[in-house]
Amino acid sequence: MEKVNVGSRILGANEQYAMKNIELLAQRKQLCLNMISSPGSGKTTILVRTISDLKGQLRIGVIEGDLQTDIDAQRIRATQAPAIQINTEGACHLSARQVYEALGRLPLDALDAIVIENVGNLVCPAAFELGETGKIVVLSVAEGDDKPVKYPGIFAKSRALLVNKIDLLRGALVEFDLDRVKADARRLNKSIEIFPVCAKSGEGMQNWYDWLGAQVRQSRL
Ligand SMILES: Nc1nc2c(ncn2[C@@H]2O[C@H](COP(=O)(O)OP(=O)(O)O)[C@@H](O)[C@H]2O)c(=O)[nH]1
Ligand SMILES: [Mg+2]
Repeated sequence: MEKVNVGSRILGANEQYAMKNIELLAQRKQLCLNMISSPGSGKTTILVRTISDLKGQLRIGVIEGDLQTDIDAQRIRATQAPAIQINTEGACHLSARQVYEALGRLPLDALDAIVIENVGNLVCPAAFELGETGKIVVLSVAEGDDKPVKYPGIFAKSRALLVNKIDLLRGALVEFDLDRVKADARRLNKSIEIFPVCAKSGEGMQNWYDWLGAQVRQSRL
């Protein structure tokens, strides 16, 4: 009986669409960031605040990936920004084809940057290239400071790390050694930018906005 390597065939198809996305984004000189984290680290909260705070300066469109519901797309649309919801119906990551189709539904001419909020987990989304310009990883302090060493792949591949929910560090509500996380992330990735933030209050967010603006300008070169 002929043996079929299903894994490599799926990856092959994904890579073809990833290439299409790379070409589309390069042609348009548009920034597209693939945002990856565990569920609940604060990806959507970060995006909602970023879009609201940068209104009039930076126009962001969002591709939302979840197993079910359009709750996150609705949260984004409440800021007046365009959002396309993809339901993966059980799959643990977005595919490049899903992103290709979503890019076709976004008003790209009216956008300075696109952010893909990937399905929540630190493993599968790190392995599937979407053809994005770069990855960013979010880690909230409530998840523990051992995550870079336990899930090194995504920290090694990301351009930036947002350490969210730093408000919880006060009053020792959680045990979290920020210096350890910075050191471990930089050991895996010398050039990773690290932004400790509180998406809830806005603390630390300006550094992230400055970096995001610089990334948009770099994409336009
Ligand atoms: N204390 C605190 N809670 C936050 C912060 N950012 C997000 N949250 C909360 O974390 C939960 C999950 O946020 P959400 O944005 O849906 O996470 P996502 O699943 O990664 O998109 C929500 O209850 C948010 O209100 C923060 O900076 N501090
Ligand atoms: Mg979300």
